[in-house]
Amino acid sequence: VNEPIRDKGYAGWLRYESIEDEKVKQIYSNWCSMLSVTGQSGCLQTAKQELITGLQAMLGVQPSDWHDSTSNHLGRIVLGVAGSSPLIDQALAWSNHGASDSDGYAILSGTDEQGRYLALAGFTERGALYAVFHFLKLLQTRKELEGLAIQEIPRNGLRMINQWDNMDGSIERGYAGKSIFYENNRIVEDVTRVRDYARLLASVGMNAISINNVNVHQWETKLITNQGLTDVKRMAEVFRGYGIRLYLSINFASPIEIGGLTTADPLDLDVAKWWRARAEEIYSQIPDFGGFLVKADSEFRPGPFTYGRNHADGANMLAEAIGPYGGTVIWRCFVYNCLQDWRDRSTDRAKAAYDHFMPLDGEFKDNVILQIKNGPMDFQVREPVSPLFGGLTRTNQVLELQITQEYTGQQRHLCYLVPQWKEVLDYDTYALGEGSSVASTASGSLFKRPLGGMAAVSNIGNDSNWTGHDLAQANLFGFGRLAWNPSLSAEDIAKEWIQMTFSCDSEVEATLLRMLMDSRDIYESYTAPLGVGWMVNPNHHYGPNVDGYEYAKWGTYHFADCKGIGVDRTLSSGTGYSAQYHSPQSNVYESLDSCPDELLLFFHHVPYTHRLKSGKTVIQHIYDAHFEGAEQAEALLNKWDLLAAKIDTLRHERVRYRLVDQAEHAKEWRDAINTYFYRKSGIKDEHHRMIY
Ligand code: GCW
Repeated sequence: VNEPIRDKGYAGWLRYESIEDEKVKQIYSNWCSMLSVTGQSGCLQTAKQELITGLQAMLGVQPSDWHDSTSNHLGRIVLGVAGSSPLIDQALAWSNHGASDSDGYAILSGTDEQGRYLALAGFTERGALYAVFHFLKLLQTRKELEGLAIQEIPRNGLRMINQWDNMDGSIERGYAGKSIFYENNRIVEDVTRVRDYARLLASVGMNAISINNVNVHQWETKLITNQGLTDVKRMAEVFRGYGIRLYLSINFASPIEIGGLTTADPLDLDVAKWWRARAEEIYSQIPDFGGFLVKADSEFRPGPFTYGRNHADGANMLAEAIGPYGGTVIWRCFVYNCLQDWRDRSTDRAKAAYDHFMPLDGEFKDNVILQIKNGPMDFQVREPVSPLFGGLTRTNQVLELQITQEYTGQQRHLCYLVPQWKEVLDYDTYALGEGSSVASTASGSLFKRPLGGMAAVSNIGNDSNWTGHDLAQANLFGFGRLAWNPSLSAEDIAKEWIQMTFSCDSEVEATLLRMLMDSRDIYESYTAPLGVGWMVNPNHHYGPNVDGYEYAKWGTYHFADCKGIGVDRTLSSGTGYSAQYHSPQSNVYESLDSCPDELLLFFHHVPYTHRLKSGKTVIQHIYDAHFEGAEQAEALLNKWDLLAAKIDTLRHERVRYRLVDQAEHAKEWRDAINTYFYRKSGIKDEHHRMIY
């Protein structure tokens, strides 16, 4: 029954391995012998429990209760929220304003007349829970506890996970087993796994989750009926214990499908009334319900377009229904024509989101957030940043990332995505001149928006290690860390994760760090040259198929012929997409001279003989990248093998199995792509390597 527990992958980064070094253990124990917690409710109880569990596991002892009268010289931990004790308030004194309504916290250590103290202080209970997880991390990563003065405030208000789980137990784009939430069209009875997931999420600061797929089918539509809500309520309780608010994806046509109405027109009074009644019921059962996540008028989902209304009409109607209870509507911008005629060269899918939503800027209510995918297409390994970031100035927004590796190797290939996300967050939109990063538009700080943040599609399922590929856990961890603080570096996040998940051994750390840090470039080099994307098998999106989408309706083309390749998205001769950016970015992309190599084929159609900034021709770059990428994929396996003695057999073999698979599959990618372009162009490889 407890099979997953024996798997070291199950605990993720919350392994809390017993500390072997007696000296270190003693030093830590001296700080942690007593515990005082003021307050009983909610997350604070969770925080206390987590602290005790972690200390017991790492130090082998539980702290005893501390009272004022307790004799001194024993280190005490004081855990609490603002106002609960002088020490807690002292720890939080650094913040003057703005912090008290956030999930921030502080960790302060020192010595007073009663002995050593360690204050774990949250502005809120949620903050106190984060302080505990942070403190336990200090032990996991063997940090010094003397003189701590840690102060943390999250940069993003919303730090959200989107599950694409269906009630039949399947997961759209899931690569790690079945859903942990549903079975046979019911919410699961046993919530153990859901609770363990909530722990993982809270430990990296996540505070919101939507628990069903944005494609809301028949059964999921019923989650907001009275009967459905009794089960949803149980889920909400589990997450509440970890400071995570629960959201549901809703079906815009619900008034018809479950409400007995004949329309879902957002301006119809009966429709609005129906949603208000649903909201009242939802909040009577789940007072802290987060709100609705909505995919409307996208990939065959219903939406306001059916009634000649726009997205603001749709979102605002829902926002009015849940607004009085503090709810938020998160409305996705992934809207485009998925029935395009490939012969039509004037329609450009990349332009669609901006074209749909820019005219509505400023028209959404304050409790609506637009959720925007990082790029204008769809989670490719390389895309430019969506121009809606920096475009929208009077609308709340949230950046949507995809942790699940739909287009990045499906958790069979290693692809640490944090470097990609960092590029997005650091990207300068120039919306208010230089220094207008995506991180600042998404968080809401740049345009002083009331709401904002980051959301990502989860990569977990019921596999005993959650993510299939053990190393894919780094992406879930990394997303949480970045949502908390987008300024963290991809390296630092990786190091933390390695130490917590595997070991503090320097060889393990160095080797694994390189593997992770190189992995995205490696994956890109054998799958998607120069920003072109989409050369995958249709539907499941795994493996090479250069023309898989070339004559399809989805608007995803590379336009390769015997002379050249790429999509002309310039204003002067192409679709004009480049003009959706602010200057100077629009000019950078518009001109062949300044467009960065890695996005060249996204913005330009060029001959195979075009010379890149690297000095190579496009065709030679394609050959080189694919040969080298496949070699590097193989080298990942060799590196991993060097760690065999330092990693438990189960996890080592499980990863090894996937790396073998990746190395083989990389060769298939290499040959399919090289052969395709050799046949198209007739140009030979300068290095005379084998092209079939
Ligand atoms: O990337 C595409 C996926 C769909 C997904 C859609 C979306 C949930 O292929 O499976 O549907 O994006 O983001 O809505």
